[in-house]
Amino acid sequence: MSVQVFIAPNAREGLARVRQVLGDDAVVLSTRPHPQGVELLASAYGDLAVTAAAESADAAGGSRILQELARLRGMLQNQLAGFAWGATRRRDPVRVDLMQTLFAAGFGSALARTLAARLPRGLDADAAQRWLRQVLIRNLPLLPRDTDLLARGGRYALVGSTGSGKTTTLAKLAARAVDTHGAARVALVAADAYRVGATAQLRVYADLLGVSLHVAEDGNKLARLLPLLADRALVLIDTAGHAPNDPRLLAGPALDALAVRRLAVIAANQQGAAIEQAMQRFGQGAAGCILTKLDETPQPGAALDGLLRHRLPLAWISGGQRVPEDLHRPNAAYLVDRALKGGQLATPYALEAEDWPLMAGVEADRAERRRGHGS
Ligand SMILES: Nc1nc2c(ncn2[C@@H]2O[C@H](COP(=O)(O)OP(=O)(O)O)[C@@H](O)[C@H]2O)c(=O)[nH]1
Ligand SMILES: [Mg+2]
Repeated sequence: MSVQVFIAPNAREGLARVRQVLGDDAVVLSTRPHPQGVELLASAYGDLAVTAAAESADAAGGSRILQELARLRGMLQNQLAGFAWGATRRRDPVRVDLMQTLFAAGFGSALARTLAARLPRGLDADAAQRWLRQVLIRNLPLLPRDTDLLARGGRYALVGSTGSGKTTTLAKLAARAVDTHGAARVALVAADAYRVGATAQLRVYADLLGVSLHVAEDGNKLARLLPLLADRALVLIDTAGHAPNDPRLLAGPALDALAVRRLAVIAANQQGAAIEQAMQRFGQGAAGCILTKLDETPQPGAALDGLLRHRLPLAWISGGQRVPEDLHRPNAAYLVDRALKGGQLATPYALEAEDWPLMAGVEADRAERRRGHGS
């Protein structure tokens, strides 16, 4: 079935044109305002009938027709959602603006909807943006300064996806720990025995800092090693950088059993879905999170969204490769401002005004599917 678009100064002329081109029994699927008057989506009725007749002959025909009908229904739903979006926009432009700000900055729809629902009534656009900034700053979970992990010491394993910056960050933390505790009271452990050169990378840092380096390829070896390091104020463990769903990973429970606390090292410059996966995999039960590669992250909104939803306290941020300089305690206002500014970047991924009704259509579709599952 082919659907054609008609643009006309008004609906009457549009219909006339549809009939002229597609015949008297043409089906108008939708109409909506257009800068030049009105836009109609229409299909020839015969088209549908012919398609149906031809396809009922073969066995797959039935499902093809159902697919066409589902597509038709989806199209109508999108159109309706587009109208609904337009109506909401007229009724409550400030709330819609707020959601657009969040989407543009890379925050996800779950958080955007929650925040939009909580926006106090009666604020103008500027006040709403200020409210948003304040709410994000207040809710961004930061590890409190008085729980400075390095000063208090202990055993920490850096966990995270491949290349997220675990080894580099560990070296930065170790350098700070040497300042606090002295080199003799700090030990590094390489538990990343899978990648060629992984231990060598850590050895360079250990030699530079004058701290001891130990190797423990698996949980058993780590269990035997840790008692030998009981006199160290701080033990930092570098783990293997496997993909998030690799079963060989030195898992959270194994580390918990050894009283090793976990720090999830997550690169902020990934897609939202990858950040979400890493936070689920490495963030659960972690003492805190370290966001890396912020220097290569034009839109840190997705990373902040993950921290907010998972209530994962941010311990450190990293904005470069230099050891030990590029590691800082997080500042919520700075991060939120950077995220919101990221939304103003003109990229091919930014939604244009005319994309919003489409997105509203996708949302409506999703809601419809959820309703379908529920019944
Ligand atoms: N631009 C940038 N690069 C980083 C940062 N942290 C780590 N890297 C680089 O990312 C790469 C992978 O880091 P590495 O520590 O080996 O990751 P690992 O596999 O998790 O141990 C290296 O080239 C690091 O220099 C950061 O904050 N910014
Ligand atoms: Mg590494």
